[in-house]
Amino acid sequence: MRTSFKFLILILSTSFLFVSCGNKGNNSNKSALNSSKAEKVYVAPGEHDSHYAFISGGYSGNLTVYGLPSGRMFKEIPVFSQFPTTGYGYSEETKPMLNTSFGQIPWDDSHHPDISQTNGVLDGRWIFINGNNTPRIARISLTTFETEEIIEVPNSAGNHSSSFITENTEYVVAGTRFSVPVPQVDVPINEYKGKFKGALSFIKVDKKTGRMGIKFQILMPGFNYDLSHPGRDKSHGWFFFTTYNTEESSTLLEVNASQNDKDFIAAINWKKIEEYVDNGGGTKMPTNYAHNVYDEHTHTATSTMVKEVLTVNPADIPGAIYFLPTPKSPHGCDVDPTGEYIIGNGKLSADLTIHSFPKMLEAIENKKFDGEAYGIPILNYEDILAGSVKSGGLGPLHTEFDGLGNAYTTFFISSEVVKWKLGTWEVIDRKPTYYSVGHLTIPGGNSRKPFGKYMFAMNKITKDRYLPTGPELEHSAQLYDISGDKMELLLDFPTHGEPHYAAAIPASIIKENSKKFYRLDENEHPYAIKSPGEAKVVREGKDVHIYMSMIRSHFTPDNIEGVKVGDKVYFHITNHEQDFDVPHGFAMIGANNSELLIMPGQTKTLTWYPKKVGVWPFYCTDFCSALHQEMQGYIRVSPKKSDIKLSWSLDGE
Ligand code: RUQ
Ligand code: CUA
Repeated sequence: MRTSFKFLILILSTSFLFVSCGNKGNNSNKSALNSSKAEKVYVAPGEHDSHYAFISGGYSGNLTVYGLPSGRMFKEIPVFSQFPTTGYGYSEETKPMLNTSFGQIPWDDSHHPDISQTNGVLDGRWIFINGNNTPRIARISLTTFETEEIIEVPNSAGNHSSSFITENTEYVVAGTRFSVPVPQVDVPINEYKGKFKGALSFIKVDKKTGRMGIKFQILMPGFNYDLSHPGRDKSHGWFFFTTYNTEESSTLLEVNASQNDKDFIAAINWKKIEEYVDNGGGTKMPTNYAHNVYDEHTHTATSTMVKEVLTVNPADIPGAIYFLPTPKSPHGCDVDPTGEYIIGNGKLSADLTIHSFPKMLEAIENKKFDGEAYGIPILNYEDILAGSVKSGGLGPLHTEFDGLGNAYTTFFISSEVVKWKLGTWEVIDRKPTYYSVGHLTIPGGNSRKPFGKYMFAMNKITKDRYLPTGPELEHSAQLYDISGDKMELLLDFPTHGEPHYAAAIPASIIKENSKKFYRLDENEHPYAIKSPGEAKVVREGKDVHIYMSMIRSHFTPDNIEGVKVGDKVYFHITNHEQDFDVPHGFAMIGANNSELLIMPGQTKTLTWYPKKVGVWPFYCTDFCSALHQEMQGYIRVSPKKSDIKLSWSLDGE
């Protein structure tokens, strides 16, 4: 026994040796291959990438901007989290962006960015992203790359099937992952079944300004609404949501939410519901949620509390909502570019289920139902099935499209991306990912017009792919060339936070519109000054307002006296540069917040509580010129009772 076992090991290890020798023997071949791959991702110094990728930050609460194919990170856009690098959420102007009905919240968990569309094609005007924890949707301008608006979503919890947009950006849609009592009440948790509701919110987007407003919320049965996608082209007007926990269990979901062989994809005819509410349908429910808007001209955000939301009870609008049975706790819910196929990825199955939109309409027409749930008709699985992909993979999660009739699905458990053909359902190619892939992205890959060329997979586990950095590693993304029949792995690159989904777009659609600086003559900030000569210091009781200018390489005023312990000092600072890429920073010793990074033409405000008597410096934090180190000033802080008058120096006077 023992000997034969040893013998087996010997054989295995020698054959392993042969294999590795063989690899070594092929070295010249391999490096030729590698150099051609290197060329495919090489962006020469000074040249630009061909695509932008906007990758969600997950538990960073933010959104990061990358270039493809290089995998270089260009920017982190603060969205739901305070960001000391720029002062977002610390400056007086941006604090209101993080206001909610729970008060000021400095963090969230962001998952699914989606770029605005016109006629189903990415138009590059805005990008939306969801806050998962304290339900919110943000809209980010793709001219300034700044968060312009955040709307809280009431009656929701775990805002996960969000933020996906319809093909003319009519709506950005947000669905609840956790059902909750609506409205919230104090009830025993085991009364979940039948009592808790899942709110699906349709947030209207203004065509010109992008301004959001909740148009209606559908109060669905208490399932978990996991992911969603709009119908497009022929299925435009519908929205599809995967559900799990149709068992409506409230404990040990790991077991109890996997009892039903099939959960549902909820198909929602939003056009029909829109018509219904436009004609006075729905019920107004008292609520309380924050709507925060940043104004590019005042450079200031305001937060308004909204007190009412329009709810729709599915029972009141028959014919608008149907359930499509879908095997094994589906996660991803993806619609192909033609709008014909709705793909549900049962995360506990090996196969993908593809529903047919035309068959769905036909079954609805013929009223062929297989029962109902809470009054919502359930369609017959066989009647609506377009086909299934026998993939041979395990744990399918998400699917994107290349516009050439192919689909690409990630498999978490078997760590791979599988390419398959729409219509024939045959598997064409499969490539491993390193490791445990979640989402994947193709530029335009969830629109009517995918741009193809690249696909990148966002992996959950990194392990040995990079130099170790202690117990925590950044997640790893992998870029593949998908222009040929077979996917070709080109590059690993690290991503920041936990990338869930990402949206990518050809750079040409965005880069010409990218703002270079803010015009000073358009600055409507109430504390802005238009030239350094207008600098002043004004006392209003205990509040001291400093109207300050910054320009290479000095602050005006640079020295201020007459401030006292117990005052509250506001530095209202205007950057007087009118040139691309010349921000200045501002930091005050002992300030209980971060620096401010102020863009040319912009005004921002830092609050400082002087606590100690003495002379205290401030300085510019951004190396802006040869004399950056000279960009500094002092504040003299006198005792509470002192009668030293306010005074300041104007440009060296
Ligand atoms: S999820 S790994 Cu938050 Cu989109 Cu599927
Ligand atoms: Cu301004 Cu350094």
